[in-house]
Amino acid sequence: MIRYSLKMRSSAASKHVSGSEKIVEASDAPRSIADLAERGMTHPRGPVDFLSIKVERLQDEEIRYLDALPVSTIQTKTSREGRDAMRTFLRNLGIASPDKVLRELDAASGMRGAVLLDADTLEHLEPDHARGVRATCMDRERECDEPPCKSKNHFVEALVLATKVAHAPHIIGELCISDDPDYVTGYAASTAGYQRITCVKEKGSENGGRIFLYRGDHEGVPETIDYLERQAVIVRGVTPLNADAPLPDKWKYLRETLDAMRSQGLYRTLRRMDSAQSSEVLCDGRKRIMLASNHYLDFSSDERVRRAAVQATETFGTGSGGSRLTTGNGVWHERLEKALADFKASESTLLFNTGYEANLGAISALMDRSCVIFSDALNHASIIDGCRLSGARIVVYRHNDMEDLAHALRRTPFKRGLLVSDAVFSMDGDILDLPSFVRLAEKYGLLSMVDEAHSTGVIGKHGHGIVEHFNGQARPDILMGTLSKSLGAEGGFICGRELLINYLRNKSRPFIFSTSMPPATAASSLKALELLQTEPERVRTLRDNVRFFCERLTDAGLPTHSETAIVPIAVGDEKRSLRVADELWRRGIVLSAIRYPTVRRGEARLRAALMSSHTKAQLAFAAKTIADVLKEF
Ligand code: WAQ
Ligand code: MG
Repeated sequence: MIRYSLKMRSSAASKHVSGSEKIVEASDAPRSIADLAERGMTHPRGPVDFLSIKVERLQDEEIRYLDALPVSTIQTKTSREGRDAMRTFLRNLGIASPDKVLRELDAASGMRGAVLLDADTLEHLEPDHARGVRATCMDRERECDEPPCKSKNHFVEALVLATKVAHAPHIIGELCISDDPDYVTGYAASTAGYQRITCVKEKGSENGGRIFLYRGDHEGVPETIDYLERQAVIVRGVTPLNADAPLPDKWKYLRETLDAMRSQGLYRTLRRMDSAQSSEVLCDGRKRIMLASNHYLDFSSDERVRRAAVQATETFGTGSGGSRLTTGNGVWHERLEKALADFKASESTLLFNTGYEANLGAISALMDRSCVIFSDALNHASIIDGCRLSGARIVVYRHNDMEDLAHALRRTPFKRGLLVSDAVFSMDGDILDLPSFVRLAEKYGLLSMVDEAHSTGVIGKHGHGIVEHFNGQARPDILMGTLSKSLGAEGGFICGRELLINYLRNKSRPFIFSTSMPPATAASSLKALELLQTEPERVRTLRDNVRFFCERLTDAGLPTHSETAIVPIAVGDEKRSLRVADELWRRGIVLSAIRYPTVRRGEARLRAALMSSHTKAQLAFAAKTIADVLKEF
C-alpha cells in the first residue's frame, strides 16, 4: 500500500498558528491535503500569511505500529486541582521537584514544539528553544470507510501524539496544556497510560505547552529527537470521545465474551439433579445412569452417613457461626481432623471448606515471591491458582514426566520451593509416580505436596490413597485431600507434620477468613471415613467395576484402561464432545463433556467416573451406548 506523510503548518506575522500531521493512503492524499489547507488557513486566530504542506512518501517497512495508551480521566474543577494531578503524576515518575517542572511548562508557552527536559537535572535538551522538539509523522489507524481528515479533534490528536512520545527512547513521560483558549483539558502521559485532566488552565488563556521528560545520558538525545521527528508511527485503537454519547455499555464485555464462548463450543450451562447423587439419579423427569459423579464410593446416599448429618444438625444446628479461630471450632471438626490424620498416617490435619480452598490456602501460605514451584502440566486448577496467588515463580514440567522434572530442577536455581502434583489426575485418571517424585523433592530440598482428591478411597489396597498404592515406599511432606469425592460430602484437608499444620492455622487466609464447615458436613464425612475402613469391600467393588467397564468399552472398539475410578474417553473436538454428551443424556446416561480450559483445546473428552454401587448391567449398557453414540456422531 502506498502511504504519504502530510505535515501542515501555518503562521501569521512569523507566529505559529496551526499545525497538523496525517499519514494517509495515496488515494486519500489529495482530499486530505485540501482539508489540511483549509484547516491551516481558517484558524479562529485570524488570517494567516504563511502556509506549508509537506508531503512525503513512506515505505511500509518504515512504519511502526503502536497500540493507543490506555485512557483514564481525572476530573478536576479548577486549574489548581489540575496542577495537583500533574504533580502527583510527576512524583510517581520519581521526579524530585514537580513544582519546578510545572514552572517550565508555564514558560513553554509560545513554543512551536515541546520542551525536552531532563527529568532529574531539569536541563533543557531541545536544540532550538523557540522551535522546541516536534513529534511528527504519526497518525491513527482509521476504519476503512472513515474519511481521513475531519475537523480538529483535540483528544484524538493528543492521544496519537502521546502514544508515539511515550514510546520514544529515553522519554519517561509527557505533560500537555493546549494553547487553544477554549480548551482547558490537558493530559499527563507515560507508557502506563494517558491521563486526561479535565481542567488544567483558566478558560480564555492562550497559554499552552508541552514537556517531554527525558531520563538518562545526554548522548541519547539525538536518538530521541530523531525518533520523535522522523519515525513514522501509526497508532491503533484510537477512538474519538464523544461528550454527548451515552456512557459506554459496562455489560458489553461480558456479553461479547459469552458470545465468543458460545461460538467456540465453550459455553457452560447447569444441569439440575432432582435426587440424591447416586449411581442412578433423577433429572429432567427421568431416571438416568450417573457416570460423572465424584462420589466413587456412593457414601452421600448411604443411610448411616445421612443419619450422622441429621444428628449433628439436630444437636449442633446448621451453621458454625464463625471461622475456626473465632466461634466456629466444634467437636465435629476436631474429631474429623483426628480421624483424617489417623487415616493418612499423619501427625496432624487441617480442614478447609472446599478442596479448592485447601490447595489455594496451603500453597499461597507456604510459598512467596522468592520461591519456585514445580508443577505438573495437568495439575488441577486449584493448584494452579494457589501457585499464582503465592506470587512464586512457576515452573511447569511435562505431565508425570520425572525426567523432565529432573531436568527442570537441574537448570532452575532457587532458595526455597515446592514440588506439587495431583496423585490421580482428575481428567486423565492416571497415577503420579510418587517414589520418583518424592526422591527428587528430597534430593533438591523442596517441600513435596500431593493432591489426593481422586485417590482417597480409590487407590491403595484399602483405599488409603497414593502412599498405600506404592506400599508405603514414599511419603510426600504434604497430603491434600477432599471430603467431596469418595467421602460424599464437601470440604478439603491438609495432612502433614504438626509444624506444617500450626503454620497453616496461623497463615492460611482461606482457613482464617472463612466460616468453618457446618457440623452436618463434618459429621457425615467422619461417618463415611469410618465406613470406608469397616467396609473395605466398597473399594474392591469399585476397582472391579472399572476393570469390567474398560473391558466392555474395549470389546466395543474403544480400547480403554484405568487404575482409578476415572475413565477418560477421548473425543477431541469441543463441539462434538457436546453433541455426544447430549445424545448420551437422551439415551439415559449422565456423562460430562470436559472441554477447554479444564483440558487443552482440541482434547475434549468424555470423563466417565465410576461408583462402587454401579451394577454390571448398568456398566455394560453404558459402555455399549457410548460406543454406539461415538460411531454415530
Ligand atoms: N510536537 C511537540 N509539541 C507540540 C506539537 C508537536 N507536534 N504540537 C504542539 N506542540 C506543543 C506546542 O508548544 C503547543 O503550544 C502545545 O504543545 C499545545 O499544543 O484528552 O491541543 O495543539 O482532551 O494546543 C489536549 C487534549 C489537547 C486533552 C492538546 O495541544 C484531551 C492540544 P496544542
Ligand atoms: Mg494548537
